[in-house]
Amino acid sequence: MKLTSITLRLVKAPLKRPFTTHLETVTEREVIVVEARDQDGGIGYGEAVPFSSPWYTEETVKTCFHMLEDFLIPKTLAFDLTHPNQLAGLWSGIRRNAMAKSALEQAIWDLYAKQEGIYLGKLFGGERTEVDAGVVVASDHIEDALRQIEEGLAVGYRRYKIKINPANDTEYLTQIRRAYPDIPLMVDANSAYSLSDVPHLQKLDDFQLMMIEQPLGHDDIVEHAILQKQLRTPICLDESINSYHDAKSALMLKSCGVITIKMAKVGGWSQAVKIHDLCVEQDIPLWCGGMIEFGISRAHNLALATLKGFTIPGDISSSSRYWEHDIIEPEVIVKNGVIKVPDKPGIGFGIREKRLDELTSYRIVYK
Ligand code: OSB
Ligand code: MG
Repeated sequence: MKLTSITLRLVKAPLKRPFTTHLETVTEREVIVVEARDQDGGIGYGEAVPFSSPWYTEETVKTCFHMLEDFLIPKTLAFDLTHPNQLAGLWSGIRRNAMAKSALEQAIWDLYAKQEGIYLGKLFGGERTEVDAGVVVASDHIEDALRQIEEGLAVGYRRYKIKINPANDTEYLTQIRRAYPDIPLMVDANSAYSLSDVPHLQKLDDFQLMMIEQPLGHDDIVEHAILQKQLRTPICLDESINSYHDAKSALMLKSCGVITIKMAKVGGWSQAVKIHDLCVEQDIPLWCGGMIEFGISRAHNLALATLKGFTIPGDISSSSRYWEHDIIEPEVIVKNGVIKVPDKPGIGFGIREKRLDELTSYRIVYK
């Protein structure tokens, strides 16, 4: 394959509803869209999904831009690339900065799959033709949270994830279970607890939760193993899993019963698939995480979720949950709780050029 240019765009839009966790409230989302072009006019798309400040990962929109512009893009354009599976090795001297790597890797895999005329999910062995959709409720008002669950049920979402913290957890869960005793329910704590909260966390065992996502430190693997021994509910690790090595460590120590893979956070397709294969081998159920993203990242996630290890509905919701108008065509649509998987080449979705231009505040081309 021959890359002729790489374009970066800063893309920004307000969210339809605020996204609130105990760490941050997000009302507006900025990402970097990456376009990789070849000599035949083909274009592959990737999306870097850090936040504007480092509240969830250490990367930000600015650090990603810097890594792409000053290191990843020059290294890639100077290399005679024949296959995207060379990228991880090519970039191995650039430590971490997974979200920057993921976006550029996505764009080049999309371009490659389009050249080969194959849907990205299929390229990696994915066989699912529809993917179960899950929804995330991130609200600091219980009435609003209940309303969002109601809305989700109307669309048939197959799993409900509630953001919790020590101040709201039992009140939220009591009210939710009173209204909806049987829905598939889980919680995400985004590291709001510590090991001294074990007795408190044990109370959550009574709410028939599918799992508790990331109760302890964002960088912890050992304490989660200690906690898991004292809980009936499986722990799911999110923040702690930033690489294949992290996943291997968590499984060795039995720190969790479930893993969520966010392609962006582990550095792209190659790492995500490696973690997937490890979890399949060890019988650890997976689901695909989300980043309140635009359609390009959503489309990559959907393709990833077609792989057989993704047996639990993940955080892939409809475009319309967060956006007035998404940048892809068609948008991601949830109907009867599922998303139909496209079979067109690459990410399988087109780009709404006009909408993308409207949301682009800065654009630069590298050759
Ligand atoms: O912790 O899973 C998380 C979104 C941004 C940052 C962190 C997280 C999330 C989500 C996914 O919960 C929400 C979504 O994309 O629908
Ligand atoms: Mg999470």
